[in-house]
Amino acid sequence: MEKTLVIFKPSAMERGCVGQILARFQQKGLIISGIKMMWLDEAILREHYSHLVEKPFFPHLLKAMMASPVIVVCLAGLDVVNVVRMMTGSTNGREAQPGTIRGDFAMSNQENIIHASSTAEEAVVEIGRFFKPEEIYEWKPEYMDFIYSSL
Ligand code: IDP
Repeated sequence: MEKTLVIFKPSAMERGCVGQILARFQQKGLIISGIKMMWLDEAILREHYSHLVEKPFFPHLLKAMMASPVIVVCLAGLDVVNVVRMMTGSTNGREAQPGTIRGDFAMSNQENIIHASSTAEEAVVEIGRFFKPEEIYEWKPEYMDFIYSSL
């Protein structure tokens, strides 16, 4: 099954809403394939946000992403990359639709609670960036066949 990467950013850690958001993903029918806590450093962030290093806000983004440890999660499911992006909402919390994670928890462009991979190709690279192969578990709960029945 397809996999994606979610990072609970320092804004989620500070606000204590990790559990609520993880519950949304589980309630939707996505599987946790990997989960761990880590403190990001500048090297990994420069790689992860390489498309943004020239932006004027990049130093602020670096500082914000290193303000506390984060929780990285690998989620699995059918079309999971797209499903999680839809659940995440637009980058700017003020423009994100109500009902999305950013729409419900964020009021900022920078402090927007979670990162979610944009494409399936990007997800493969990002999972490899944050997890060792042995930290990803290939499994599915018994109820999955029911949740995904008839696709
Ligand atoms: P995404 O997280 O929705 O995929 P990206 O454009 O890849 O959006 O930006 C990565 C992260 O950089 C955002 O989630 C946000 O934290 C931060 N960011 C993006 N644009 C801005 C901005 O204009 N000001 C401050 N932070 C920004």
